[in-house]
Formats: sequence, structure tokens, C-alpha cells
Amino acid sequence: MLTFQQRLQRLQAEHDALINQPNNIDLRWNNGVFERYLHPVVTAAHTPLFWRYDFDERTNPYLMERLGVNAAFNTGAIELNGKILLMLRVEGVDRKSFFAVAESDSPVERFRFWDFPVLMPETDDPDTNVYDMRLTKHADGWIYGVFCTERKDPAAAPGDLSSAVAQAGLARTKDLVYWERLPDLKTASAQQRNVVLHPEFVDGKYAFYTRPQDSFIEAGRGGGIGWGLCADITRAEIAEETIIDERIYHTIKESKNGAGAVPIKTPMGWLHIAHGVRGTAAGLRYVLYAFLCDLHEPWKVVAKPGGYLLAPEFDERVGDVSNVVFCNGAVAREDGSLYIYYGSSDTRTHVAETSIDRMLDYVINTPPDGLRSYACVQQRIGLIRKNLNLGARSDIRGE
Ligand code: M1P
Repeated sequence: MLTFQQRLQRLQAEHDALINQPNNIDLRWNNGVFERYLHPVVTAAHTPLFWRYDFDERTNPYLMERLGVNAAFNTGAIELNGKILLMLRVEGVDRKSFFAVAESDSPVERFRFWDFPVLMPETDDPDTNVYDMRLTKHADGWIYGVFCTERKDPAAAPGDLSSAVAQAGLARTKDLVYWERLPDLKTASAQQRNVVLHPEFVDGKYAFYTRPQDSFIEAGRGGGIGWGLCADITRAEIAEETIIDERIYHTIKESKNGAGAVPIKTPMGWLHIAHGVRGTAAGLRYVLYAFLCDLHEPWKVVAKPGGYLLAPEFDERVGDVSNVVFCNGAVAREDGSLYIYYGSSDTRTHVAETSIDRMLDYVINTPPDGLRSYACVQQRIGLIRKNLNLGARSDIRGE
């Protein structure tokens, strides 16, 4: 039996080894669009031991974890002063999520949490749970955090302990440490999740991507990625919400979709990495997809590749909510590289590496969804004929 001190040293050595573990490109993946990395960049085990254990032998003689952490996933992301800062959704064993920053000089490894998690101020109507923050460096000089705030549904029938209302919480900061909480975003929708603040003013107003839904889980008659403007972010209200990327039958976004990372400005338009959800016999399947919006009219989708960009693979497939990948943060660096951070199965955080050029090629030159098997086979035959140099020959089957 190890002594208290021996166990503590062992825990610390294991934690140090995890944080300092190098990360390498995963050679099992080779589709040309992006590279996966072998190890998750952040997991629950990356959270500091001093967040979880009481190190005082008198009050914790068995060196027990007193406040366990269940998961660290769905991260906002930003580059500040040459460092990559991830704003993770950390979930305690008590199921409550909170935000915490992990920092690294590298976009792919050695992320270390800051000593304290974010103590997000509450509004007059306290949040029960907060999660999935998008970090927007806005043209007005502030860094905004837009996140989901969840509360018990006040209209729930007696005994119904699962109905909830999700809305978009808003806060701003200069340093990710001190936060000014603003009133929640008001829209006409009963439920809002996956709301993202556009980084530039549009017509002199703040612009939001929204995701209206009828109920907490189901899109109902609602859904799709919406767009709306508001004049005053300190009392943010969207009077008119327009759907710019709708749900479509028998596609990867049939059940739900939602904006993901803050859109990335490129010479060809605003690049979006979003998520799409479809139902299966085994439950919902969440994948990432990409699309491009017009540079000057960012509410207009100008390129929509068919299908998914990134779906759960390998160990990503299994976790607390299996068959899920979810993105709410990406970092485009000055050298043109692009790092897409994504949570897998509501458990851990990974990174995919690509470049703006590659992603523009992907969104512009990948064929759109044919929407019918026949049309999709026609698309594929076009590719086959090209690769087999069949030109216009009509004596070969497949035209
Ligand atoms: O559990 C999967 C995801 O479910 C929600 O996403 P959406 O609102 O699109 O259904 C979010 O709670 C997200 O955090 C979670 O990963």
C-alpha cells in the first residue's frame, strides 16, 4: 500500500507526463482535407490535480478525489499574443458544466489549464448549466463569449424534471479572466443553442448566427442556422431571424444543425465549420460540415459541399454521448494554417489540422449534396469517367 505522499507523487508524475505528452499526426487518417492527431489535446485528466484532490493529509487521509471532473470537451478557441487559448466546457462529476481556459504555445499539444476556472457572473435569473462557448474577437475591441445557458423549464408539469429552456448567454472580457455578463440574447424562439457572434459589424449592427428550436432536444418545426442583427449588444435583441442554412430531409443535417466555430474570414468569403445531426436506430449522429458565406453579405451561403467534413472515427466514436463530434472553436494562424478543435462523444477534445487554402478548395470544389441516390451516382460516375479518361465515349456503361 502506497503512502499518502507516494500516491501524491505518482499522481503528479502521471499528470505531468500527460500534459507534456507530444502529439503526432495520426497516420491512420489520410483524406487530404485535414490531418487528425493521435491524442486528444485536452481530457478530464488534464484538469489540475488541485482542482480535484484535497492535498491535506489531515482532511483527506485517503487522498481521495473530492471534486471529480467527468469530461472536458466542446471548446471555444482563440489566439492571443501568440498563444492558443481553449475555452473548454469542463463537466464535473455532478453534471454541471463550467468554463476553463487551457493554454499552449502549440496548437496541437501541451495544453495546461489556468489555475482557476472561469467564475462566470450570473444574471438575475441564475443559469443551472452553462456550456459550449464561442469566443469572438469583435471589431468593437471586446472579446465576447456566447454560450448556452440552461434553466429548468418554469412551465414543466409537476414531476417533470427534465424539461429545460436553453438560451444564449452573453458576456465580454479583455483577458478571459474577468467577465462582464450581459443580458441573455432575446429572440422570438422558445429555445436557442449554438448562437455565434459574427466578428464584424454588419450595417453598423452586431450580427448573430442563431439556432431556433421548438423544444430543448427536438428542432420540431424550427431549426436551421438563423441570422439576425441587433443594434445594442448590452441589451441584445433580434427582432427578425432568417434561416440561412436549413435542415434538409435525408442529409447529415436532417434532425438538427447549428453554427460552430466563429466564421473565419478568407479572401473568398466567410468559412463556417458547423455541426449536423441525423437520427439512426442507435440514436443521434453528430458530424461536422463546412460551408462558405459571401464576404460582403455574410448571411448568403455561396458554397455548400455535400456530406460531412469530419465524422466520429476511432476512439472518438465512444463516450458519454457516443457517435458525436461537435465544434465550437477554430484558430486560423497568420501562416495560413487552420486548427479545428472538436469534442468527441461529449467526453474529450481533439484537433484537426488543415489550411485556409485547403478548406477553400474543399468548400468550393466538393460537389453539393445530390439529394437523391440517382443524382449522387451520376456525380460519382462523372468522377470515375474523369479518372479513367473515358471522355465522351458512350459505349462504356455508366453515363
Ligand atoms: O450531445 C451532443 C450535443 O448536443 C447539443 O447540441 P445540439 O444543440 O445541436 O443538439 C449540445 O448540448 C452539445 O453540447 C452536445 O455536444
